[in-house]
Amino acid sequence: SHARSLSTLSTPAVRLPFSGTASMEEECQDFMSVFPDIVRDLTEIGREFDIPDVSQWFEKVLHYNVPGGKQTRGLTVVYAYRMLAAKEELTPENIRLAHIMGWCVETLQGHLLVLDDIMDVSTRRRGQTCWYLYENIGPAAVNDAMLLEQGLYQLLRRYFHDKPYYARVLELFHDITLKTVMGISLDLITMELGKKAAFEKFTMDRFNSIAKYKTSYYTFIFPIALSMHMAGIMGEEIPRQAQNILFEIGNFYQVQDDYMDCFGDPELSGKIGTDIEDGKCTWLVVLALQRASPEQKALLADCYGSKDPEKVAAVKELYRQLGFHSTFATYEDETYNIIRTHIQQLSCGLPPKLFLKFMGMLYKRER
Ligand code: DMA
Ligand code: MG
Ligand code: MG
Ligand code: MG
Repeated sequence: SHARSLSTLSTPAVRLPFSGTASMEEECQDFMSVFPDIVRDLTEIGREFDIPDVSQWFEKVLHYNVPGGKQTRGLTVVYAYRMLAAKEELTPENIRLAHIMGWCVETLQGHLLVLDDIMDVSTRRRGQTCWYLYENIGPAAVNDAMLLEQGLYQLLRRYFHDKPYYARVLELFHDITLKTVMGISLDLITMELGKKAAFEKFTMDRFNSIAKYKTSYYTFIFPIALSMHMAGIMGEEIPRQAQNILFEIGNFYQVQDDYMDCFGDPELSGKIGTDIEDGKCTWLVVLALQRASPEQKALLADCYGSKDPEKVAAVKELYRQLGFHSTFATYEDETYNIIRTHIQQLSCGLPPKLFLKFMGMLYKRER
């Protein structure tokens, strides 16, 4: 009786007591108001083990690394659940479960970011010092990332073990994490080539694969799939047509991320870029390699993947000479419109409104 099919999910399912009325701000506040409970739950788990020093430490790790972001992924679980669940299922208890699921996703994000900043040798994240550089934490940050990851599985067990979708949600967490980690491997393997100026593999195809695996799955596919499981929608596979749109959105998101890494305002983005220093296969460097003259290619070979600030500045100057400010602005407008068109053509039963919400959140974002 719980299972519903997507075909029954035409527009009326979207008009619900909670949806449409809650503003983005209210939704954010409601979501934030659950966070202290998450911290309490997780630190209680530590207390059971009778090692209060660890509980205290875990609390600090959680506060520093989980709530400070845009919370796009966690909030999406909640929005999507409101849109997809049957009206009678939208009880305060179930909405609370959607919030908790959202925090599980945000905790996975915290886990990934702690590790990402170590591997990318970054210094700033969400307007603060990266965790591994904070108070000389250093390599111990790896264990803190493990605390976050393992903690989220305790939360899942605590709140969802008796739900019919528990096993499938667990599998999904594992599948999505694996895909993300494989994407990070691809990002890192390709980076090694960039450091040696071996640019043969710096193609748009490679950029697209990196974006799909390291970003799209966990940022866009994951929250929608989770909310479908929770809403008991039959099949629970995101229809191919909708998946393709989510990959398009993920690619758009990573292009923006790469552009901001180089040209964003750290005051707004909360981070300081490292892609040029690291030698990453970014959207910018792929385009530059496509458009550069032999002399400009030689400059990239000399300067890309170097920590020397003058070389980094030379790469940025080359990007400017190649007109990348306007290339990006055009890309952002055109792609925004193309994706919106694709969303309006959706015929798989998932509400276009859900996908349009993403685009509204992402267009011209500065963080
Ligand atoms: C983002 O890669 C992907 C993951 C899995 C964190 P990134 O290094 O470009 O992210 P950021 O720009 O936020 O460091
Ligand atoms: Mg990275
Ligand atoms: Mg990074
Ligand atoms: Mg980046």
